[in-house]
Formats: sequence, structure tokens, C-alpha cells
Amino acid sequence: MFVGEKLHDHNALRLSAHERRYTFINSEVAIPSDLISKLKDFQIAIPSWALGTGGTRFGRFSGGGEPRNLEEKIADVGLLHALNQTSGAISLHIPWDSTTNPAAIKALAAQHGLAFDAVNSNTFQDQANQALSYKFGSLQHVDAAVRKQAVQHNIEVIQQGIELGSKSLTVWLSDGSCFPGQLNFRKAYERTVESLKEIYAALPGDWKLFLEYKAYEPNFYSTTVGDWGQSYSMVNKLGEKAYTLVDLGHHLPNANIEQIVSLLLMEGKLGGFHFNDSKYGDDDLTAGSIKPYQLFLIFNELVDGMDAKGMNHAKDLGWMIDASHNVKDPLEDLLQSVEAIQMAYTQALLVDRAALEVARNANDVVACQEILQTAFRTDVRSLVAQARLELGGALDPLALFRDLGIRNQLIQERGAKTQATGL
Ligand code: LRH
Ligand code: MN
Repeated sequence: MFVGEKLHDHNALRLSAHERRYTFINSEVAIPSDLISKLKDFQIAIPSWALGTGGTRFGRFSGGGEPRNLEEKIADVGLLHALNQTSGAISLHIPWDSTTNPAAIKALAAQHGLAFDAVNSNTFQDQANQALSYKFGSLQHVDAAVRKQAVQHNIEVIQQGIELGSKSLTVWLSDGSCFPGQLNFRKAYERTVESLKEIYAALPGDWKLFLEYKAYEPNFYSTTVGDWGQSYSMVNKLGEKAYTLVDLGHHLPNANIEQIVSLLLMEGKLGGFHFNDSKYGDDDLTAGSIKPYQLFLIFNELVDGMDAKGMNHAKDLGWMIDASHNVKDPLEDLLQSVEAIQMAYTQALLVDRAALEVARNANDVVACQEILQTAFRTDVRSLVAQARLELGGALDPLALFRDLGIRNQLIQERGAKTQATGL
């Protein structure tokens, strides 16, 4: 689906209004000279498993035109990237996205200007041709043969990732227990670490392993990698290529995620993110749709912590979305998430950190809040739009997606009842 000339017309219609807003904010706010270039470098990876309609055990309501295979998933992410020029990578999930022709898939992605971010293993489902079940876990399992099967799967995922040009493996384990007494927590922890060490040993020198934690679901009494502390303690036992991955929806209510992020970053063990939002559990809602201030506070700690370590904002952490769409068009939802993440990052770049340090050292609590909220309350949409414009993207990607009637075109092309592999 080519958006070229339509995108040009779309921007031409909106340019004068955009320039008026962009000029205004530059007259009102001290915009750091490198802000726009930082935004242009900041690419967010799209999860291959979130291009179709998600569902729950109570139901799934497909919107039609969903990708039927990996090639169409790459085309959909390519479309998002053509619209916003800030979705330049796709994160695959194996075996949902297994391919027998990685070279062709890699070439197709390159045509769409896409790279491959982290590849995800899956030992939380039993595949049709699988010998041993993961019903009672995978890397923690009491049966060494099940652990061996799970380790082997992760090594195969690394192999597929190498052929696609990915540089990291994300391991999320649903392992845990549903009832008191079911699991020996210590032995489950030790078996998981021993299994992870075998996977870690298979990592190429320039790869990273991201260990994603989650408080609960599908296990509802304990999760073996259940919080940042458990993940952090394990990745420290693995080695320098192992990091903790923070999925925003994987915390117990009221957890202070920005504090967790600041400490993991300080310790050099923050690997990356699965951005989404939630009100209750792992709701996988649009990033910034429920708690936009929390998303800003997380980026505030990220900018501060990364600058303290001289890190490259765009390259040194994994920026990925992990969402599931029950009632929104998957592509519109992802466009909104990318926009919300870019806005939170931009607001964090506007925080007057020198003034904040002075206020903190003076215990001027009121001034600290005012400094943060001045940045959060700044309408940065024209700055994010300017970065997109300079990259050749649309001033308003969502409006262009709708004006082009892309969903209807996809339904014409693929059918109204197609179902994408994934959640
Ligand atoms: C688990 C999770 C994990 C993925 C899965 C699709 O809740 O966040 O990142 O493997 O969703
Ligand atoms: Mn996740």
C-alpha cells in the first residue's frame, strides 16, 4: 500500500497550521538544540503479535483485514513506518512468526525500511508437534527433559534471530504456580537460573538477553520471574549480556515503575521496555491512554539516568510496544501508542534538570513538582510532528490512515474474517 503522494498532499494541507504551532512553542519554551534530532533517531519497535485483534477468554471481535502471514505483518509495520517514520523495527515471536526463508523475510523488511528488534521465545504454550508439555512450567520444570526442550527452543529462536539480523532475545516465562504448596520456590528459581545459563551460553557475543518479569497470569499464586528483583537477581547471575525487561503492565497495583526503572538503569541492568498501559492487570492497552503522567515520569528517569551514564538514548535500550487490541483498530492503536511514547520522551527532554537539582538540594518540594509538571503540561505535539515531517512522515498519521481508508483496503485485499497469529 503506497502512501507517497497522498502523504505529500496531507502535509501540504496542514503545513501552515503546523508551522504556526511549531513557531509558537519555540517562542515560548527553551527547546534544546538537539531535541528534534533525538526524536528523529528514536525508533519504536512494533510487536508482530499485535497487528490483529486481541481478545480475552470471554471473546474476540475481529475487525477484518488482519495479516494472514509474516509477509503481511511486515507490510503492516511498513505501513505504520511510512506514516510516522518512527516505527522502524518489528519484534517477532517464535513460533508464531517462524519462517523457512529468513533471507527473503529480511529483504522484505528492508524494503519497508524495517529492522528486526528482539526475538521472543514462547514456552508458555504447547505447540501441536511438541513432545513434552509446559503445563507445569518450562525452565523451572521438575522434569529435566522439559527444561531441556525449553532451552533448545530458545536456542532455535536465537538462530532464527541471527538470520534475520536481530541482536537480542526476550525471554518471558509464564512459569510459576497456582496454589500454595504446589512449588518449591527455591528449587524453581535455581532450575530456572541453570536453564537460563544454557540459553545465555548460546548467545552471540554482540547479543543481549532480556528477562521479562510479570507479577501474575497465567499463574495466579506465584510467578518464578515475578518482579524486577527476581529478574535482576537472575540476570546478575547470568552475565553482562543479560538485562531486565520492563513491561509496564506487569506490576502489582500502585508499583512505582519509574523508581524501578531508575534503579535498574543505575545498576546497568535495564535492557528495555514493553510499552502499554493498564488500569488493573496486564491489560495491554494503548500506551499513555490511562496513566500518561506515569509514562512521562518513567521517561523523566530514563533521560536523567541515561545522561548520567552517557548512554545513547536511541540505541542503548530496547524500545518496544507490547499491546493487545480488543476494541480498537490494531494499526490505529499502535499509531496512538507510538505518538504517546514520543510525546512522553519529548516532555522529559524539556525538564529543566539544573533547576530541579537546585530545588531538590533545597528540599523545595513545591518547586520540584512545578518543574516536572511544567514539562508535562507543555503541548509537545508540534515538536513530535516536526521530527516526523523532517523524516518524511505525515504530520497527522492517524488522520492520514483514516483518510486513505486503509482498513477497508486491507479488508478488500485480505477478507473480513482473517485472523493473525498472536494473542
Ligand atoms: C506476557 C507478554 C510477553 C509476551 C506476551 C505476548 O504477558 O507481555 O512479553 O511474550 O505478552
Ligand atoms: Mn510483554
